[in-house]
Amino acid sequence: MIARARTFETTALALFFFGVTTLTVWGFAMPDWLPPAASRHAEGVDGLIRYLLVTTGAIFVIGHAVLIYFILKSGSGEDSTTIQTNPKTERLWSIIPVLTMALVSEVGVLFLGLPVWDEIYGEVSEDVLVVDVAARQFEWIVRYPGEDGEFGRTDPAQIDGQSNPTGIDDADPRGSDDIVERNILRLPVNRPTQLRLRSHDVLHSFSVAAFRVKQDIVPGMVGSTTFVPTQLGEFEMGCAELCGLAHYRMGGRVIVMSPDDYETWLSEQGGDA
Ligand SMILES: [Cu+2]
Repeated sequence: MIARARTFETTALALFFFGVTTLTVWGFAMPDWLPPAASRHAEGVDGLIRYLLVTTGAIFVIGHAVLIYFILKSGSGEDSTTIQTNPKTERLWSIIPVLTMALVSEVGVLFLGLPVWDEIYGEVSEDVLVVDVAARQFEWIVRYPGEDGEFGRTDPAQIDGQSNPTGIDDADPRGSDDIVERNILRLPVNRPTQLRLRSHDVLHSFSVAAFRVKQDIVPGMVGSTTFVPTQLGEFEMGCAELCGLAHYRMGGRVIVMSPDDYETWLSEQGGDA
């Protein structure tokens, strides 16, 4: 009786497991479960996500199938106290999964991930556009070097929420033409872009899902992230680090424009690329 009850439970569990797995695979097979890939390294990041889903998913399914097989087998009435263990077999079947997982996680991820990592944190090209992005509770202050192509010095004592949110030092002439915007980041398409990331208060994280960019910002440090926007349009930018009560509304837009439109906008602000 006990054996039959156990077989029923195991079969129900197995059906439930395969049902959930089928739904999961179906969900991931949907063509648009990820946001549009709008930067040059986005395809590489997606490739890594797919690789990890397929490899760990296969290991998950095989592992559970083996588990279910052994539960059903041991439920055939055999007295579990008489089952003999074999240390040699146990050792072998401990080492094989460890090596397989090491191969998947270390070798595979490094092989696929290093070129992507290099695109984000490697050498930047000569024509890179540098934009200064400061995070503060609960907004993004975006600053472009003006006509002189240089950022002015900043001074925390001169930060004023309304007139000077990023604290441009008025003693530094290089800062007089800097262009400051809130919660809007305008970028020319296909131009390598490096963001200089700073925080005025607590930990934040700059995130644009369409660019596959997510970079923590640590107060007291200047961080950076590099990417090449490849699609025209508007994309959502947000803060991916719980940074206070109004964290949920710390968002903005990235507007990717044609180089001509970008130049026009810049000259309207009195700047020059
Ligand atoms: Cu934040």
